[in-house]
Amino acid sequence: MRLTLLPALAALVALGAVACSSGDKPAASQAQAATPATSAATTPAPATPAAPATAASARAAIVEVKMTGDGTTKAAFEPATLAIATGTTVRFLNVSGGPHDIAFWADSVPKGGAAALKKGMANQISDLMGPFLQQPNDKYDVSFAGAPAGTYRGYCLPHLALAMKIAITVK
Ligand SMILES: [Cu+2]
Repeated sequence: MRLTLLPALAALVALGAVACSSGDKPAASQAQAATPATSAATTPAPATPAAPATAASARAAIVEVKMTGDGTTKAAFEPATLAIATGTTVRFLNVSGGPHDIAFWADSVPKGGAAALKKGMANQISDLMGPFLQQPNDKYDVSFAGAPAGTYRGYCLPHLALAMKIAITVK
């Protein structure tokens, strides 16, 4: 009986605390005296995670591509082909067999694509070539913000001989 009343009491206390936040002492002391004060304090908490979630969904989507290899005979992007919406960020993750990098053939991307990638790739070591990811779990983001539709062909420089290539189609 008492337990079922507590949430309602907590809500009332919370309402009272909000309404009387400008220094109504009885409401404050009542909130402190009642044990539900802690649950009243945590009740608004679910609203707080909801805000970042909304912000996250408003942000560009992130798609992960794994960079794998055995260091000698095999190296690959996984997946090696993917389709994304413009504005998507592709996160390249060094899983094994590094160092890896992601570079795009400037003549393989749609018109306007190279300009978009130059903005979307930080710390390029040369045009449209990202830095080397030396350690496992190193990652590198390529933003396709403003990237025109079409297929973007890329490769990993250290493993080009092992045909470590990728084709990303922006829809
Ligand atoms: Cu590689």
